[in-house]
Amino acid sequence: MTELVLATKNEGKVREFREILRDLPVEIVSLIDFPDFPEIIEDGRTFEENALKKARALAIFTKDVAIADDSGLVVDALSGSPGVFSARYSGEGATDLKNNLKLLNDLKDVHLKDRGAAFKCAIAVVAPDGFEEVVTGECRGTIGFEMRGNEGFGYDPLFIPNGFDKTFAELGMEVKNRISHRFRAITAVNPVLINQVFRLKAEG
Ligand code: ITT
Repeated sequence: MTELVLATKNEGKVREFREILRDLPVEIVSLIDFPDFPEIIEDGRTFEENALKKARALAIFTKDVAIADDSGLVVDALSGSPGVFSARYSGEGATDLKNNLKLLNDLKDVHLKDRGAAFKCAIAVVAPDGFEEVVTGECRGTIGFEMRGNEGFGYDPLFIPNGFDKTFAELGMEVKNRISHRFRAITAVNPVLINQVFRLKAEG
């Protein structure tokens, strides 16, 4: 089966890509299978810039089509923070738990009506022949007052998508993958991806 390399070490992202693209005849592999791939500094100002940087580096490294996902949480009451800094929100040694606790603390005086937020996702597809495409997806919701649920990853235990009264971590992958920022971005990239992967494979 055709292999498609995703420029991530985040297993939560990999699981969601595999599930959302399960009907494509491709096997999604991640950077966990490329231990020699160098660390990429994510210093872009936007999710799109970071996604492109990761995908370009991986396409050069593997000499094959690469996809990258850069994503994060944009909180209205924090003027868009943590945004592109979502992974490192709680500083050195950040973990999902520490990031969630910092977010709860930063919003401790913020009322329900002002706790609006959006998950954003940029996906870049880069081929060694110079082809590049970036698409984005967004999912709006509210930040809860406590962490709830055990599924998903990252900020899922705090994020209640609009139209629901449960967090992504409570709703689980099946619901999340129908409405998430990542699903919306992947849906937008899908035809491009199919085209690129199969054109390059055909060219050998
Ligand atoms: P890679 O760069 O290796 O892909 P990463 O986890 O560092 O992995 P990002 O730089 O894109 O990924 O940072 C994304 C941050 O936003 C990170 O803290 C995630 O936990 C969080 N995040 C992204 N998508 C999410 C989702 O669907 N649910 C919950 N949190 C998410």
